[in-house]
Amino acid sequence: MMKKIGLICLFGLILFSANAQKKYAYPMPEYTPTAGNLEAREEFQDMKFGMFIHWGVYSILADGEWVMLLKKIQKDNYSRLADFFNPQEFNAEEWVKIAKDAGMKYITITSRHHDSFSMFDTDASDFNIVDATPYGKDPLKELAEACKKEGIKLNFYYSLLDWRRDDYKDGKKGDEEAWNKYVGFMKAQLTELLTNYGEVGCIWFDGHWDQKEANWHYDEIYSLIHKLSPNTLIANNHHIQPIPGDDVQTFERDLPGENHGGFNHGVEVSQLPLESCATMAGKWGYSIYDKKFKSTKQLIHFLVKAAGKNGNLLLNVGPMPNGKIQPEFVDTLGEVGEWTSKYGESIYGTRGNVVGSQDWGGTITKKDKTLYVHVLEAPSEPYIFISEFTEKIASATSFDGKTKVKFKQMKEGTFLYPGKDFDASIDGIIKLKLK
Ligand code: FHN
Repeated sequence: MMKKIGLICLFGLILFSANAQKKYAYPMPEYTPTAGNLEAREEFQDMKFGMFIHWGVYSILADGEWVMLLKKIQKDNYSRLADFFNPQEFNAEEWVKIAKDAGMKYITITSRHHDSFSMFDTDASDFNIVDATPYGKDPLKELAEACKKEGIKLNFYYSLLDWRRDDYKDGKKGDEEAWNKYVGFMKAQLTELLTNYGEVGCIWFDGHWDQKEANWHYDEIYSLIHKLSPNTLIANNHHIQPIPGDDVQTFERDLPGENHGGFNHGVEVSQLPLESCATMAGKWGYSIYDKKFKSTKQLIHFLVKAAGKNGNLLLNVGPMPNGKIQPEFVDTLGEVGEWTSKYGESIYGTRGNVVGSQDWGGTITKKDKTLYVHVLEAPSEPYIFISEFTEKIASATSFDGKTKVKFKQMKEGTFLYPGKDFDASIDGIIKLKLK
């Protein structure tokens, strides 16, 4: 009996500590977003589709952004990479054009990843693209200018975790002085990012999960950001419940509320703007070995499903060491762009969560009195049944409005009869106008 009680207690303890890790344990000041911040959140939700860019010295080794850790490369040896980093073919305007043509409305680029290399001009570390490489220029400056010119919002990814700095390592082991120094370093870099690049849409943190129990001093860091730039959103890819001060909730490699990638276990969807991030192949950083390319259709489905769940899609490219985005990605993004240019009306500016998950494998997006029913698989019956959807429909048509679609409404839901020529090979969209 005692053994049984002991086991139950142990199980309870494990469960308790697992749940505790889903919440940030340190006090945070009460946060009331400014009117401008709330507006920025709406704008963020309207944009729906962004380009994620993982680019750093690791691209030279062409084996993903975790190569330093996975290949156990010593700090000094890794530092040498900076000597070879000379992305002469980098052209910010070209990247912005690729993003824009794909229908992306914002760009989130790694300013510093876990390897500690800063991709911008910083006084807080010598290990940066301007001081440590033959390239000697600041690509984020160029990107900021190109984005501004083209009306694309620019966001900065910022790693909390650092594989190279001693203050991080020592701080992780409990050295408080070192930890405070590291926090100070982050604050100095964030100040640079928020003052030298014009308007920044979002600071996108990553790496919290490396020390789930640590005091990351978010009270100071978030206050600094919100003070320097109140309309800049904070997204923190911490894989826990949102912390007061977060403006966006992220879902890595998953749709909001799902956990196929294993990062979002036990995390509930909040009322904040939502964003899913995904790769175009397997890895985030450039990899010459990675051939798991997702198809255009898969990526469009991800975008549509994210919108249906009221979220954005942040789709990643990992540029090559010469500064070019690999042709496979450019081609696929071009195809995605053909789709968004035709059907973007059903995505941008819409909101989701109109219905729960449906048997017919699709989703619905909504803008004012217009609903877009996205049918993502050819229906197995001559109808689709939207369960529990009873809002009164005034008309149902094809996406272009040219063909009427029959419908029948009852208290259990709504039947739509798309007709025999209905094409759901990528996304068959039926437009509903509500009364
Ligand atoms: O370790 C990183 C990874 O390299 C990449 O940046 C992704 C993007 O969401 N985030 C981390 C894993 O959670």
